[in-house]
Amino acid sequence: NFKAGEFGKILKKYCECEHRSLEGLMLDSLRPYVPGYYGLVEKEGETYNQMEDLLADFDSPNIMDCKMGTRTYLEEELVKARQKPKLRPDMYEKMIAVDPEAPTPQERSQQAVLKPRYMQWRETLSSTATLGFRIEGIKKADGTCNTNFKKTRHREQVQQAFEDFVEGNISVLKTYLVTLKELRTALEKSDFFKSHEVVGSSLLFVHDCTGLARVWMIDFGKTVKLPDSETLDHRIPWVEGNREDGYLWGLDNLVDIMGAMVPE
Ligand code: 4IP
Ligand code: ADP
Ligand code: MN
Repeated sequence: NFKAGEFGKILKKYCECEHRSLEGLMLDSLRPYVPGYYGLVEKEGETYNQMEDLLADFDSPNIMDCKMGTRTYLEEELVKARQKPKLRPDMYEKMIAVDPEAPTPQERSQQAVLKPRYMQWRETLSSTATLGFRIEGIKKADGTCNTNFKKTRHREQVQQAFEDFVEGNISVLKTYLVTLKELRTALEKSDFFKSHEVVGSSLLFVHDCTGLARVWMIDFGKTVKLPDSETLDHRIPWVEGNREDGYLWGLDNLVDIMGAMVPE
């Protein structure tokens, strides 16, 4: 999905939704928290979105991707799945690889699941449903990579993963916490955020041995503008039709969990 771009930039496979979102974000108060956007690029017959390489300033970065929100699929995907159910054998395979007991008898006989069913199962298995965010992966400076967080659901498990990530570096943890609180304030003021459903977007945490530590919002492939003059709260629970994403509720929980790890 990714390619090296010009110096200090990366190319991500083009997605119109992400293009529109990044353009909007460049004009919004959230700009400091998202990768710089440099428009479309054609390369070897493929179209890409060109953006800032967030790792460029780091010396052997440690990276953590946390997917935000209580819902990880768009409402329109639910509607589509009802109107024209599409069986997903690939998602069935991913499901039984984690838990062979998870499929229903019907799913077992079809050897396939519907996408919303798979996504909801991932949400409740992980901390997405109960905390409003989940860890997707952690890559450490030593090259080790862990994407085995599908069943990381409880607060204590999440906290343990954060501890492993910062390796006891309280100063890095404090920097992350301060940044998350600043981001929360920026989100609460942002016109872009008010007027968009933000689904499947991640916070990217990056730090290195020099003590540099930053957080960015990434992945706007499912960030969609609401009809004119409609807004979201981003904290109240989702019920089908209200398009709430639980993003700020998840951020509140993230701040709370990280905050509890910093000594008074
Ligand atoms: C993936 O499931 C992720 O949820 C993807 O979201 C999603 O892509 C995939 O849906 C789904 O199969 P696993 O993480 O369990 O592998 P993301 O890209 O944010 O990680 P979408 O298209 O929903 O963004 P499909 O339909 O692309 O397979
Ligand atoms: P996808 O839509 O394929 O899930 P993401 O946008 O979530 O792609 O990015 C996947 C991973 O790529 C992230 O977890 C992060 O490690 C890396 N990444 C994404 N955007 C950037 C960026 N601008 N600079 C550096 N790394 C990035
Ligand atoms: Mn993603």
